Amino acid sequence: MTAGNRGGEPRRILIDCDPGHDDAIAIMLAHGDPGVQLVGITTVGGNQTLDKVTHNARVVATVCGMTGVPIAAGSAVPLIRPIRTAAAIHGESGMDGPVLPEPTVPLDDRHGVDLIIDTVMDNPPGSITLVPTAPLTNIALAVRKCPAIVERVAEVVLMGGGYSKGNVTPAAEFNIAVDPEAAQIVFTAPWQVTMVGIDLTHQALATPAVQQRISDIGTPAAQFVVDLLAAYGANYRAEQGFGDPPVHDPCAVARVIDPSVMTVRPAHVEVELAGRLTAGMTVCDFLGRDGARLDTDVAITLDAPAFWDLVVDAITAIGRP
Ligand SMILES: [Ca+2]
Repeated sequence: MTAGNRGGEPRRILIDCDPGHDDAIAIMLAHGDPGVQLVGITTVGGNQTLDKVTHNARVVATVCGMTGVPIAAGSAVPLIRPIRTAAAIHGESGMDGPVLPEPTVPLDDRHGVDLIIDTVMDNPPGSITLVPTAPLTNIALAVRKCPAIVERVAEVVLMGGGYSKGNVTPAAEFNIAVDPEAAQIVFTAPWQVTMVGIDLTHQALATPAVQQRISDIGTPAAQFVVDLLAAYGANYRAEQGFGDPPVHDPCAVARVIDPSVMTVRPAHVEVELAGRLTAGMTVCDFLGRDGARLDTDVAITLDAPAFWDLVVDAITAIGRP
């Protein structure tokens, strides 16, 4: 199955996330864009602890006026390693900046891993795309608990990794570094994976012009994003020396909405689990050495103007009758 369905039936996606400023914008893009239908949100310990990111997911759903989309809390900690969070970027709450309203959207009583499995197994084969934007603990556990999901999902379009660099270490990107063992399960399962890594997402910079466009929308949802980007941008400037912050997670959603928003190259991807300096590195073999199958599409170049058009249009649509 190929990605994207602009103008056809919306693609049904489940977002597995750790909101997280950029996760919030990913959820808003999925909610506001007619090219995808958000059918579930699951949360995992990552940017902040599980209780905080789950609360934040419900906050974002409330800001969106979302109804009928189940939200379930998943794994609190990685498979093997102790959890590490990203409070320096995302703050104590995990979503510092805007005033966070008290969520009115309820929490599903299933475990997040079971919501993933139920969503895939209760829908027709090939109809659900998984969009993980967080450590891959829940997805890996779902594969282990119900291996039948692997051939039943349309594809996995994940934000994580990188082929040329890391961010939390010189070699490893945060989502993969937090739970490399889970990531290795996801990359080596026999399903179609697209890796939207930081080589790509560092091209999705929320410039002052972008932030002005969002501000000009003038709705409460837009103001929420403006406030998110102000805090996130300040932290990225202080912590990593970025002039404008890279907005990682919505890039994966955008890939499902419109595949032409980015170029990809096929590669064989595995995760370094033992390296002293490189644990969590996504090692991308574009040449298929020793017969390795080029079974992962690795994101290379973003059409940034087209990407921001999608984001601005989606935020504009939120709150409209
Ligand atoms: Ca995230």
